[in-house]
Amino acid sequence: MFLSCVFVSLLLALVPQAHSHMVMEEPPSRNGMWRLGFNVPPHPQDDYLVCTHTRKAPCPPCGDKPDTPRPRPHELGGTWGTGTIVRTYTLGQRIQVRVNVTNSHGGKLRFNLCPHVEPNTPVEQSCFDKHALKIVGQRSKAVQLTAPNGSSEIKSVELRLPYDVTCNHCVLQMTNIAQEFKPSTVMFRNCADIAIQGTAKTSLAGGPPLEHLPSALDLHTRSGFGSGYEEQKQYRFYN
Ligand SMILES: [Cu+2]
Repeated sequence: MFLSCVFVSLLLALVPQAHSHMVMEEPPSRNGMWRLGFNVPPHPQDDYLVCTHTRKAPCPPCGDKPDTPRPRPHELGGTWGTGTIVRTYTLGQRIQVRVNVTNSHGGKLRFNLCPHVEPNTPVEQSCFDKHALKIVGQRSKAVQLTAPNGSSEIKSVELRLPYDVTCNHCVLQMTNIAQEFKPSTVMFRNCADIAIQGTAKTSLAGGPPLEHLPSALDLHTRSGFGSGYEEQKQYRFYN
């Protein structure tokens, strides 16, 4: 099935509705941000960042193929790895994330965060692995895709940012391991460049967790607290 997918996508590479899989739209991923008017090159297959993971050739963190020489297209320094910060959040905030699954192969979505310290160096998976993000209202850190294989769905989830991470430049990573191709590990990955601000109120220096702060704070961080519905309309670019 996977091979046929690759074959079909080669055949359809020049057709607008190419065989496709998923793109993180909110926050805008490196591959998808061009559709929102960010100054990056158009991406011909922005919902087909697929990789087959093996122990010998692990998948790179941002959706490139293992054998792609650096700078890889979706890593910092690569074609779409411009480092442009697409969203600025607040420490511990609940953030709305939306993934447009254009052709599901099942499995779960996971989200990881890496605080970036060296601006022009790609981040490593080991950094992402240290910060698996919690999904609000769920015990698990993974959310299941529910659309039948081969069909589409918009997956909206609310993530909780860590209470101990601020950064001028963090990378948010989405990973989906396709259920349909197991035991092979076929994964879809996207990265987005974000910033996370701390404030005096949200500092961890003896302060309470964000949830216990006065509601005035909610007003300042509103984008992450609402139903996400308004944002969905505002930023949705696949129909
Ligand atoms: Cu496929």
